[in-house]
Amino acid sequence: MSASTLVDQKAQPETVALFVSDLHLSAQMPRTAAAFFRFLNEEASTTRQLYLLGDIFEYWAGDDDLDDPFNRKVVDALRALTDSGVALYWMAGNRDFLVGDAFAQATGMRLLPDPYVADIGGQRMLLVHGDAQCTDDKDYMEFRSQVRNPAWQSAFLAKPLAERKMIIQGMREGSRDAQREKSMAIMDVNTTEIARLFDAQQVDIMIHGHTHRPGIHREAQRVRYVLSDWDCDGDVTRGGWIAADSTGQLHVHTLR
Ligand SMILES: [Mn+2]
Repeated sequence: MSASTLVDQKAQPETVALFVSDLHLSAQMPRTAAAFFRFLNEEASTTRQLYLLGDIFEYWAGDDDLDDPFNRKVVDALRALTDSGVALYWMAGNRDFLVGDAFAQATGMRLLPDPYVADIGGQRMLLVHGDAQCTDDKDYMEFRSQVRNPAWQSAFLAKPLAERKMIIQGMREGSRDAQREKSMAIMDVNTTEIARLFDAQQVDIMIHGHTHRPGIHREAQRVRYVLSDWDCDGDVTRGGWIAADSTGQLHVHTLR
């Protein structure tokens, strides 16, 4: 065996965790859903941990919608993954924060708080969805504190499923109109808020999604990775994931 072969083997540490967010899965985006199922089969199945970091679904009306055929397909695919021994973690996004214990039980996943610090490959990694850091968008922050309130959630979940879906549909149309009017800057995370979060959690690595602005932002020793949203149903394919190896290094993968 040559020396270069030894070097090559050493250069390939095992992938131990994958991170993904903002798939916005719905029955209306069949190619995006197919790409996610392929990702679960081909990528996630070969790793130890998969972190779903929010807005995996375009919306979630409540765990009593688990019997919807599309939702059932997603749940079954996640269940197959956890049954195969991959640990699955879920962080709520701004669209699927009503996912609850019944969903967690059906899939075998663990619900994480936002923010959450994971220890992977000897590195502390701060995970957030990203919407709570978009503090320049005052209207959204107000809306967020309302819908994340447990009292609001139990009142909402007490309504019939069909009524909840109609309300959500109305909110989605309203939010599309609002987004058109808002400047691009207030739709991104606030950098002071990001710095405050790095300080508070005493970490140098952060991973989030939500903004649909994939990238890597370095400042001094700190690195912030922004996950891509997924869209395989439009003209241009968008999507990808981040992989962590056993040494705590992160690698960005773009969907082809
Ligand atoms: Mn989001």
